[in-house]
Amino acid sequence: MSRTCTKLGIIFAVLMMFAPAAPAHAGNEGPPGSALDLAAPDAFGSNSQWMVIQACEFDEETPATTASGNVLGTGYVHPVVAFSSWWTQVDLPPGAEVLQVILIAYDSNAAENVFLDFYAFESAAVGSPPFMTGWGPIQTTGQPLWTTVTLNLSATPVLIRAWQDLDLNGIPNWVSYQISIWTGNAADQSVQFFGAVVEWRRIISPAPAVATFPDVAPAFWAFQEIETLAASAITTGFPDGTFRPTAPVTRAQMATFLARALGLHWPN
Ligand SMILES: [Ca+2]
Ligand SMILES: [Ca+2]
Repeated sequence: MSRTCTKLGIIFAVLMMFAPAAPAHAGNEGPPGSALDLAAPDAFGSNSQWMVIQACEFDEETPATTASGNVLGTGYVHPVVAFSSWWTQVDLPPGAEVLQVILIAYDSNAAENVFLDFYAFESAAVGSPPFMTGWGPIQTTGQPLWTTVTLNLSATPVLIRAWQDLDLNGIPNWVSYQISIWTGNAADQSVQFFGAVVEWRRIISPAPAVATFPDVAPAFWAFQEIETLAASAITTGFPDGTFRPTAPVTRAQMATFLARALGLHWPN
């Protein structure tokens, strides 16, 4: 590196020290104009979060018979052979629930559309094939040309679980969630897709039937939250087995809760 470049680098580094910090959760904001559009706190707690999966993150599903091209400068992808399909994994934390999946697409074809399915696959037990269950499909209709179509799951949100018995054969296996997008028979740029948006949120677990603490009965208003903290080992209650839900919290207890909840650990 030349001396000039080094000096420029130092100047740039100094300038960057005073530059506004980048948003901590860029890419996690909600739709424009919504309350979440401005809110970094949506990355925490049980608020809705929005996972944007762009077209370039999808794999061609059957490369031998499928190929795609990008529409230069738009972020959209279109098939260059007929009946093309793409897929991608939806990587969400177990315990999350999916409320909707939105397809962003372009469709100027009167006969063919763009489709989207949301799938869960249970990996194969020994001697049996993988099991697939799905939600959808949804599809474009061609009007307006640049459009979004929503797979609304809010009435029965899809609970993300890593280990499940989806085919009810008594044998649970690893489960992965995927989005599949495909187009009808149009080997031109008349059907395109930009990607998908997944609305999801974290939820806390249902409370057990039997109370952990004798002084926090199932009818207590914070029963579910206290049981969740106990199941997470964030709280263990007092040595006599009680939780004392109305007792004040000391700074020492708060430090204990926070350190356990955040899993604070670093090498010695
Ligand atoms: Ca169409
Ligand atoms: Ca099974």
